Amino acid sequence: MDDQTPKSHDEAARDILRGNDRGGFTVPTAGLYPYQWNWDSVFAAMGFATFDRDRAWRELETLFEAQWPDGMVPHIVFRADEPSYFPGPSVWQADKGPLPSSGISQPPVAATVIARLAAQDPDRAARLFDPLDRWHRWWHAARDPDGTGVIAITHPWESGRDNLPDWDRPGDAVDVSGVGTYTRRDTSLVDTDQRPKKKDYDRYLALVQFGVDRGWDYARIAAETPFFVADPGITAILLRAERDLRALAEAFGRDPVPIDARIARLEAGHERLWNPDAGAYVSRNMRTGERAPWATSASFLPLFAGVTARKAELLGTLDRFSRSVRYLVPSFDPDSELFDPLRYWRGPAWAIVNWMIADGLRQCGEDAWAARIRSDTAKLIGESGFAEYFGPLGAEPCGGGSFSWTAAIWLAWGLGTINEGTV
Ligand code: 9WN
Repeated sequence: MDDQTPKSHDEAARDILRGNDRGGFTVPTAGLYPYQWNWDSVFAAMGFATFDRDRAWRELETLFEAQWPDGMVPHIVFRADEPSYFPGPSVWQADKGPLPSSGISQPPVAATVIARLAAQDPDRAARLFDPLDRWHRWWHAARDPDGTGVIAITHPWESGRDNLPDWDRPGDAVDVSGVGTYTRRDTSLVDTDQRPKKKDYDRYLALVQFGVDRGWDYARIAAETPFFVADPGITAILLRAERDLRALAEAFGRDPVPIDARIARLEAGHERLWNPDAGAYVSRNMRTGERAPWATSASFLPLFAGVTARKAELLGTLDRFSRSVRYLVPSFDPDSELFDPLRYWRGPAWAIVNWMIADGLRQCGEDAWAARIRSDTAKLIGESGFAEYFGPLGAEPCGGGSFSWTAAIWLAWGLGTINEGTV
C-alpha cells in the first residue's frame, strides 16, 4: 500500500492497537490514560485476537500479573509513574499487590473474553483459570459480604461507568472536607464539558483517601464506607463471567459446583435491582435501600448475563430510548432531565457497552435489535473515528482519540464487513 492509499478502518484499528502497545500491555489512549486499565485491556485482547493471538494472551497475562493476594485485580496497573494522569500511584498508596496499582477493581469481563479464545489456546486459558476463579470469589466476598446476590461498588470508578447520575445521591454521603487542593490532568487534555465536574472529582479523591486510611482492607471498606452501591452493570457482567468460567471448568475438568452456587445467588439477586417504574434494572444504594429511578445502558446487561425474565419490559425501554436518540445505546435515559448527550456516562454511547448489550439481545433471540445496535456502532465509528465515546444524537467523537477499546470492538465485531468506509 503506498502512502496515498487511504487506510481501511480495519487497518486503522490494528494500527491503533499496535500504537497503544507499551510492550505486553496496551494503554487505552496515549496521554489521557497512560497506564494499563483492567477492562480496557481485556477488550484490547479481544481486538488483538483477530490478528495476533499471542499478543492477545500477553495482554491478559500482564493484567493478572497485578492480581493482589486477596484475589482483587486492580482497575489500573501503574507500570511507570506518568505525570499526565492524576491520581497516580503516590495518591492511591495501594501496595498490597505485586505491582503498583489502584486499590479498586473494574467490571470483570476477562472470563468472557478468555472463554472466547480458549478453544484455540487451551493451555494459556487453563493457566488463567485459578486467577479468574480467585478474582470472582473476591467480588462476592468483598462487594457482597452479606450474600445478597447483588454486587456493590465502593467507588464510581469501580463501575467503569464513572460519572453516571446513579452515583450522585449516594455520593452526597461522602465527606470531601479533607480533599484539599489538587491539579487535574484530564481537563487539560479533553474538553471540560465532556468530563466529570469538580464536585464529582472531590468525591473520587475522598473515596481513594478512605481506602488508603483503611489500608485497602476490603472487609473494613465494605463495613465502613458511606458509598456502597449495588450496580446492575457489575452484577450482570459478573454473572455472565461466572457462566463463562463454568464452561472453562467443564473444559478443564475442574469442579463447577462452587461456581454453580455463585451463579444461583447472582441470578436470584437480579430481582432486587428491578425497578418496575423505570422498566429497568437499576442501581441500589445498599446503605439506604434507595433504588435509582431511571434506566441506563447497564439496565440491559442482564440479557448479556442470560437473565431474560424481564425481556419484554427491557425491550420496551430500549424502544423508548431508540425514539429519543439517533444512535443506540445512550449510557443514560435520554428522556430524563439529567440526560447530557456529550458528558461522560451521562448520555453518550460506548462501543464496548453496545457490544455486550447486542450480544445479550442475540443470545435471547432478538436478532433485529442486536443488528440495529451493531449497525449504529459501525456508523458512529465510521462517521467519527475511533473515539473514546460518541454523542448519541449527532455521532460527535468525544473524550480521547485513537482509543484501544473502540478499535478492538471494530475488529472483534467485524464492523468492517458492514461499513467499508476509509479513513
Ligand atoms: C478512571 C480508561 C478508563 C475506563 C473507564 C472510564 C475512564 C478513568 C477516568 O477511563 O475512567 O478509571 O479517569 O475517567 O470511565 O471505564 O476504563 O479508558
